[in-house]
Amino acid sequence: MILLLHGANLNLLGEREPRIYGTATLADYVAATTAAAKTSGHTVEALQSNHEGELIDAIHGARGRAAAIIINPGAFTHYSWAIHDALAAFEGPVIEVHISNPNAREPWRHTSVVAPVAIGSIMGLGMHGYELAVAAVSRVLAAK
Ligand code: CA2
Repeated sequence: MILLLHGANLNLLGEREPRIYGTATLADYVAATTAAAKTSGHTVEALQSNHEGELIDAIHGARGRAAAIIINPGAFTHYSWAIHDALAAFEGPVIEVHISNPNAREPWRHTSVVAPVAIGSIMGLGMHGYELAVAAVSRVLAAK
């Protein structure tokens, strides 16, 4: 099972800011990720939360249960050392995904505190980024 986590405000996808985030909803992202995972024999469990602690609890709960974590932490990306530490305690591969390219936006988005505990970061590719994350995770897990 791959745990797919979304952080703050990503429940609003498809409802506002289509110029930056497009028109796909969070449900569309989860469906595309689930479909991509299915083709490589994986299932997906998805959670979105606007609460840092709930994401941390989900990461703790993934230990010994999930093979990998794909996470778009939203703005938590830029300052949540608590999510960083929780991910560091997870034994499997972690991939960080962003719909937009934070490096092409405001300077405060240029730092990711999650990136150091991810095997890779994919950004700016919208929905395709999630499919690439699944492909990467599948390859890493198959090589284990
Ligand atoms: O590009 C991404 O995926 C982000 O993680 C999205 C976060 C942002 O803080 C990161 O810097 C980059 C923000 C998500 C807010 O999503 C909204 C979607 C629709 C309407 C309003 C907010």
